[in-house]
Order: sequence, then structure tokens, then C-alpha cells
Amino acid sequence: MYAQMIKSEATTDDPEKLKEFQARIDDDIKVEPRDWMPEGYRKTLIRQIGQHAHSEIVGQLPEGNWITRAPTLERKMILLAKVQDEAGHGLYLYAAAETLGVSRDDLTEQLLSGKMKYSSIFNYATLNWADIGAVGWLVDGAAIMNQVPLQRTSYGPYSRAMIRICKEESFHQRQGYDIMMKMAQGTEAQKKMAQDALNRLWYPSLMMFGPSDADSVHSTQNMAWKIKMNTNDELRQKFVDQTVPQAEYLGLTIPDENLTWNEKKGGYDYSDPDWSEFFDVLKGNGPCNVDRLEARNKAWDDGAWVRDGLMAHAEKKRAAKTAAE
Ligand code: FAQ
Repeated sequence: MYAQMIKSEATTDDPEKLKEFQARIDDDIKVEPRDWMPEGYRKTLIRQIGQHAHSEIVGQLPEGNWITRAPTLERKMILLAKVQDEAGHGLYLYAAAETLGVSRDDLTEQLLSGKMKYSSIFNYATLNWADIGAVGWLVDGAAIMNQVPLQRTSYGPYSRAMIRICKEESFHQRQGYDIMMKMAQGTEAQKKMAQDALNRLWYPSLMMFGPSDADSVHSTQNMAWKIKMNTNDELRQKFVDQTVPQAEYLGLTIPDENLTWNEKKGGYDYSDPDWSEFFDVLKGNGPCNVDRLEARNKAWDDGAWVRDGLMAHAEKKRAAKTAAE
């Protein structure tokens, strides 16, 4: 649907302006909020940045759930800081999206009604403490792999938000790997928990990069516009190549019988995730889709009194200022 929309909207834009715009992109000149841009460029950015922001916000839920049950005070403080960082990432990204002419309330409404997506990974449960390690190691690891190239994305506000976010994500990945190290070097029961977490979260982490290139709707146009810097399969391959030695160091086994080093391509051959599961999760049928949307709707409703209070305060100040003039 989006592909059609982008195509038709791109063709209604002035061809001369489109040519100039593409030339600027090709020269790596950043696009800023007040610059002319094709409607398709604006809309696909709102979609991608909006989904990204929602992912950061919904992504707090699987880990936030474990703050009260972290095994030590230190682990609790670290996890709390990480989850707060994710909230901050959501806010930078909503602010970047707002520069494109959409309001944060609009985006929130579309998340809460299920119209807008967020990353599939957050529809999987975190069942125990080892899962928190695996989320940091694999989920933040995949997020960084995707986000480091996005620091060079063509839209200025998105690119600048990504620079800050990537610094924090590296810390997140390391704290996850540190938890995995402790578990993998612990008792037999802890090692089993670490392996079990890897077994359950490996394929959902591979799905984070999106469908295979053959099924990706947006990649071609978005790479031409430098909204996206790599294809989904390129980044997935890089993630596998980076993560396999890390698993080996932990003494854990990636749950893929077909995983083999391919000398010719200089990377691992690996099994694809079950794509029917991926598309099913996108349709709302993952293990936690309903819970996640319920939790976000409840948080929004519970926060109504704060928003109403702030608006009333702002209104009172405005009225007082008008009366004084
Ligand atoms: N989940 O044509 P493509 C994080 C959809 S942040 C859900 O290939 P595109 C930090 C896609 O929207 C994680 N939907 O799409 C953290 C499209 O549907 P639409 C989020 C997905 O946009 C860690 C359709 O499939 N990161 O984790 C997914 O070119 C720990 C066709 O796909 C970002 O958002 C998916 N995995 O490529 C937080 C990064 N994949 O919209 C808390 C920025 C695809 O037409 C705790 N985003 N779809 O209805 C991107 O780089 C891209 O949007 C991709 C997808 C690569 C995700």
C-alpha cells in the first residue's frame, strides 16, 4: 500500500524539484524541516520515525516488568537507567517526527488504536532474568546494528537523534552481555536458563531487521532517499556474523543446525526465521500484542489527569497574561 502511495505521490511532485532533491541526497546534503521534500519522503519518514519511537516506548514494557525482580540492587539500578533511556529515545524520536508536521498526540493515537506498528520483538515475553540478559545482548545488539547506519540518514533531525541514541544503546548491549556472562559462568541451572533465553529470542531478534529483501516493500525507494542505508538482509547478515562469536565466547549454542561459516562470502550461512510467524505477529497475533496495547492504553488513560492539569495551568497563565495586557 505504501509503495503505491509513495509512487503515486512522487509522480505528483514537480519533476524538476524531485531531480534537485535527489541530487542533494546524492551529494549527502542533509534535508532539514523547512526544506522542500517530496510528500512520499515526508510520509515514509513519519511512518519509520513514528514506528521507531513507538518501539522505544513499548520496548520499556518487557524490561520494566523485571525492575522490581532484579537480583541485586546494582542490577536494579542499571536496568532502571536503561529503561529510562528507552523513554528518552522515544521522546527524541517523537520530537524528530513532529518536525515533519505530525503531532505527537496523532502518533500516540495511532499507536493506541493499533493503526501504527512497533517492532515485532516487543510482542514476545520476558519470562525470567536470563531473558533480560538476552534482550540487552540480542535486541539492543540488533537495534545498534540497524541504527548505527541511520546516523547518516538523509533527514537531519532523525540523523542527529540517532547519534545520541546509539551512544546509549551501546551501553545497553554491554549490560545485557554482562548478565549473560554471569549466567553462562554460573551454576548448571543458570547456564540452562541462559541457553533457553537464547533459544527463544534468537529468531525474534533476526525478525527485527524486517522481512527478507524480496518481501521488503520500502527498501528500494527508501535507500534511494537515504532514509534507509542498508537492506534488511544485509544488516541481518552482519548481526549474525557479529553475534555468533559472542555466543561461542559465552559457551552457548545458536539454535540453528544450518549455521556454518561460508568462506566464499566471508559470513555465516544461517536459517531464516519462520516468516509466517513474523507476519502473524505484525497482524496482532503474537504472544503479547494484546497485553502491550492494553498496557499502553492504560498508561495513557491513567495519565489523563496530569495532561489535564498541565493544560489547565497553561490556560490559566495565558488568561492572566491576556488580562494584564
Ligand atoms: N516489526 O518494507 P519493509 C529498539 C513492517 S528499536 C514490525 O522492509 P522498512 C530499541 C514495516 O513497517 C527497534 N514491523 O519496511 C530498544 C512495513 O510495514 P508498513 C525499532 C516491521 O520500514 C531495545 C512492512 O513490515 N527500530 O529495539 C518490522 O523499510 C530494547 C514491510 O517491511 C526501528 O524502528 C518489524 N521488525 O524496514 C528499545 C529502526 N520489520 O509500515 C527497548 C528504524 C518490518 O508498510 C528495549 N526502522 N516491518 O505497514 C527501520 O530501520 C525500518 O523501518 C525496518 C523495516 C528495518 C524496521
